[in-house]
Amino acid sequence: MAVRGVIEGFYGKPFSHLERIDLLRFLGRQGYNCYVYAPKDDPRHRETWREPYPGDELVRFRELALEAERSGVRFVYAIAPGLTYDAAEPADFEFLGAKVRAVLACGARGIALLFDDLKGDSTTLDPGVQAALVRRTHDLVQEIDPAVTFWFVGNFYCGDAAELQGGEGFWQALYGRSALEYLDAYAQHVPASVPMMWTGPAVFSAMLAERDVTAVRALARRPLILWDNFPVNDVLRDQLFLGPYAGREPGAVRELHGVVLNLMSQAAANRISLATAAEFFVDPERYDPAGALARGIAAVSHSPEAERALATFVAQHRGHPVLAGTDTAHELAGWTAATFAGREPDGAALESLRAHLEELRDNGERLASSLAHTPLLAEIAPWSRRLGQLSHAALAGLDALAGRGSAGDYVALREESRGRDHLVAATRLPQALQPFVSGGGETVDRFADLFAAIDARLDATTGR
Ligand code: LOG
Repeated sequence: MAVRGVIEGFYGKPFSHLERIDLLRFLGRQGYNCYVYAPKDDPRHRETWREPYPGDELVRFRELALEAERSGVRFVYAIAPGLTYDAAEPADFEFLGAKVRAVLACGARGIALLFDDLKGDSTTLDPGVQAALVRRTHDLVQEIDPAVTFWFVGNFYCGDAAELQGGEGFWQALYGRSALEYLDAYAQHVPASVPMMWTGPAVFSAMLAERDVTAVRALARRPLILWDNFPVNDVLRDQLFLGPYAGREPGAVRELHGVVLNLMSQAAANRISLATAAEFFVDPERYDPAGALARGIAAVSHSPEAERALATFVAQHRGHPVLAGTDTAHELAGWTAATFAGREPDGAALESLRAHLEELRDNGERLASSLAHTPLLAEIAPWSRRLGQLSHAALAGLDALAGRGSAGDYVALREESRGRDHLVAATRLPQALQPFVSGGGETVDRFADLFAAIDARLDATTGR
């Protein structure tokens, strides 16, 4: 695959300059060769795309481009003019061109033109207008430097071939046009060598099969770069995705021009899954998710203590509600099931469950001491605190069951440990995201299961 990269393409607070520098170094060490700058909430990237960057921003782009070059990573700048671009206004292409020239002068080695998430009144929703703008921008980039890469993404950026060909469905209704109108317009205006980005069968694609890629490529008549919405959590902000890359067929990777992984807002925490995906890209046939995950954890740990504590924490965040909903907190699920399988709690399993919960309860302290002063610790702290609360409550529940503590104390702790904003040992897919998902959707909540098992045995005094 020519492009093995990441895209800072999420909604929400963009990464800081230092986070980007660190990320570029990490990418280089892991064998990635591309970083796409596309933070939705940099106004000059999208909302106010006409505005030039001030001098200090350009200096930072220069530093990023330099660091990228040192790290063997291509720095691609993406611009998203579609919200307000006016094709009837000649000055608008001048604004776009000036932006492109400015970032290329800073050392960017690629330009991407984005039309994702447009609103109904945009003039670039017209397939001919959009395709012509892609063409014109491509030509400008070529003219400035033929070695600079150029890609684009349309407003129809997902779907399998049947859906794209079908002319109906969610996206067709949204835009009042069929996907084929756009693909035909690109084919007519834009050279066939220019890659198109695409997020797979859905915005969040549980699976990507080789035939998905070959069929959509045949419709698009150009190389495809997968804009992979993993591990991004901008619309799943309560969840951290620290599990291994999953669900993409080796054959799909062979047929793609590239993959760019859209990142979580937690800059450092991304590295764990990024390390696994790096292994997948090198040798998809022999990819071993569990081994890759262990190596990913080691890659971000500076001591055996950190590695152990982090492995425990990561196990509570392995799943993803679309890609691998049930992969989270297997050990907790296993001991819960074994303990409460019969009418009476199983004594031996109960001891193991208790020991496991004690490990989870103490995990926060272990992380705090072994990862002290790291950005990673700061990013995961809210989830780590919740893990402590949940396991503390569960232990109080087991005590109450054994007659060693009060049910009331347990219930109070249990209620306190509940929260909507930081999910632990759980995956959740909000109803509103259903139209944006293909496959997956199986979710878990391991502590809820454990509490339910405890409650069932504590009589109905718990008020559930
Ligand atoms: C946006 C992206 C966002 C992602 C996940 C694309 C091409 N665009 O549905 O910026 O981070 O979903 O929420 C998106 O994926 N659109």
